[in-house]
Amino acid sequence: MRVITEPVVAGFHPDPSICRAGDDYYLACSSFEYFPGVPILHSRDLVHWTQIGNVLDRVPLRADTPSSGGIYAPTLRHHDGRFWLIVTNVSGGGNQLYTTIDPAGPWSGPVPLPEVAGIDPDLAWDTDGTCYCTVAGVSQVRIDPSTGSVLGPARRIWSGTPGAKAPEAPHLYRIGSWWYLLLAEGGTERGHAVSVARGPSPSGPFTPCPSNPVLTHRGTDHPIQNTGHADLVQAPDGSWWMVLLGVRPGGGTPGWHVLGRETFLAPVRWDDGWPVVGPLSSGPSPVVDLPVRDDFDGPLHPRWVSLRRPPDVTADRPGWLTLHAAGGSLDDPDVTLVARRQQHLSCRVRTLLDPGTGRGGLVVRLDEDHHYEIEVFAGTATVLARIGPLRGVVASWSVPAGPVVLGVDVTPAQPSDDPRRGPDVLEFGVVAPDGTLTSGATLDGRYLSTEVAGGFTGRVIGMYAVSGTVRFDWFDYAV
Ligand code: 6LW
Repeated sequence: MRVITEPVVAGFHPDPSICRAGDDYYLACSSFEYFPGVPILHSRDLVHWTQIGNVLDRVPLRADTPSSGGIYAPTLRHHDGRFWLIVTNVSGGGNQLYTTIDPAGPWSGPVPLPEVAGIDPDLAWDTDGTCYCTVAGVSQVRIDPSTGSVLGPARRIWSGTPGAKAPEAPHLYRIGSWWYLLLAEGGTERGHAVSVARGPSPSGPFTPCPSNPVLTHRGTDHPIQNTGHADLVQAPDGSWWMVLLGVRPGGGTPGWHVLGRETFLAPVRWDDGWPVVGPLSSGPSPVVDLPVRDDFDGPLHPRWVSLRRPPDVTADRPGWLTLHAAGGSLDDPDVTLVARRQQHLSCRVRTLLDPGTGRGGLVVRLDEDHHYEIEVFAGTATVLARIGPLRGVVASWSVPAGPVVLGVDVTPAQPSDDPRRGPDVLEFGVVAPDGTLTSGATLDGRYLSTEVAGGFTGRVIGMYAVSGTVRFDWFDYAV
């Protein structure tokens, strides 16, 4: 088995939950302040994944949802001919349940679960049809999933390894004659780990695995760190697999990860009734992500996200994406933004923008307080940087009026003896007809990393409007 350093779902796709229906696998992830929420991906081999939709694509998030608030940690299951997804909105709404026959959507719901307190809800059914909802902590309650009501008191069932912080992401499975409780612990940073316990019933009593944690990369020099928050699935051939989150820190010390928490895959074998995990695997073939170009000739692909609510877009110029400004800058939570996840450590993005009389551009965003952008307005191109409380114009120069191609090249930093070197550099500029990027500014990528910004998300790259109406003809993301 090839030991890998590549995720199976690259870029900000944390807290993966997986299920199988026949030969088809489906995967769901957290989405925080982005709309639509909870991306759904499909695969036939666990290695190549395609996004087919989003579960939360109708109801906007509350306008006051903070970055890294909002939608946390779904559990996706296939049961009784239906797909079930339970998820938490930590910024209003709490736990809620969605169902569908077709994971591409539409999803029905939400069914609120006001009496189920706690994040990272799991769903599991006993053979008699009883539905158990287990949340971080770890506590469990029986529920009626059709109404969201609880059918008894919540009970503490197992809190993971004594002394380990943040027992979370519980998933409960019946495998053979045992019930297994999989748990993340140690926090979602460098100490992250996966532990397991088993018991004779869905509510225990649970006995910890003697070789816990069954997966962790803490204290190792493995290029993938923070491994945890896992879910299990069995392939049609009987083999078992784990999906989990991990990060790829770059640069010197302490290391900065810029793509958020990504989804990785690991094989699982069973030894004496306990899971033995890893090493991380890409399966039978290497993961290849093709460059993606969007021409905006039809409906937006589900990969595109905005902030908290559907973006203010119209289709009044065929073949163009027309954005209408809302907030006055990318520091504002309601700014008009249409973005996709940065999925590669090295990438090149180009977009053709017609500013008209408006102001807009191309941004690399971690959150409202951490973003770099190039924008055009009235014949001037400007590169701006917002890092924490500081906001500044980095460069500004004249450009011809009318449509202009803006670009950003993201390049991992070269190894050097400097222990403080950042993870990557971002070069922003205007692109000439022959394709050359005339650089306006080159910026250190560390300030758009989770280690600097905090929180649970990763970088997105996208188009925005901050005054008037701004149109984009195409957006090209290449590696
Ligand atoms: C999630 C928790 C976690 O609810 O991070 O990595 C939180 N694990 O389980 C947000 O993604």
